[in-house]
Amino acid sequence: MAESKTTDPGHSKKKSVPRVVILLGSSSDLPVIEKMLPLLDRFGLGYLVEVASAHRQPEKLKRIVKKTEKDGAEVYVAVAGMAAHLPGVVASLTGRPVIGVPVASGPLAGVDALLSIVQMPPGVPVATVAIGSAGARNAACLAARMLALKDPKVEAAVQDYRRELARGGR
Ligand code: RP5
Repeated sequence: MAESKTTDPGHSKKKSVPRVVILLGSSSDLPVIEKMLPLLDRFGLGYLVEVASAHRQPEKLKRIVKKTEKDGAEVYVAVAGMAAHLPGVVASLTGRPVIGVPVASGPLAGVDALLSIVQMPPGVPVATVAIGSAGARNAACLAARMLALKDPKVEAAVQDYRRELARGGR
């Protein structure tokens, strides 16, 4: 499956290029990103969602990363559970920033995925966020903060969100 959305094309260099690529280890991980996608919309960041398991579909994964990198994608978010090698493999395939979201999909409740994702060898970083939906939401916020460095519209949206949190939003 793939979902591509560029909610505010004015924020993208090219209209059809998703700035954030979200890769899932399985379609069973989809509920984890449910609350992440509206946040990306709020920040004006177009995204692409693809299921591509590092273990089951390595060739598909490589194709997607290489194609989207060439097209100009700026940040990758990789969401996976169990022996979660997906974020690390994505970081091995691209020099762009990679954010890893651990999923609680096995009997170890996501601690397995958390440790798999966070313990990257030196030189191949993955920015690891919290397990599950909270982590996925923070992946959207972190991607926005990264892209805000060079995009005043994204910066304004990030600050607007922070003001909402300060007023008691969540
Ligand atoms: C991981 O294994 C996936 O990211 C998922 O969290 C977990 C279970 O996958 P399914 O068996 O539900 O496809 O690779």
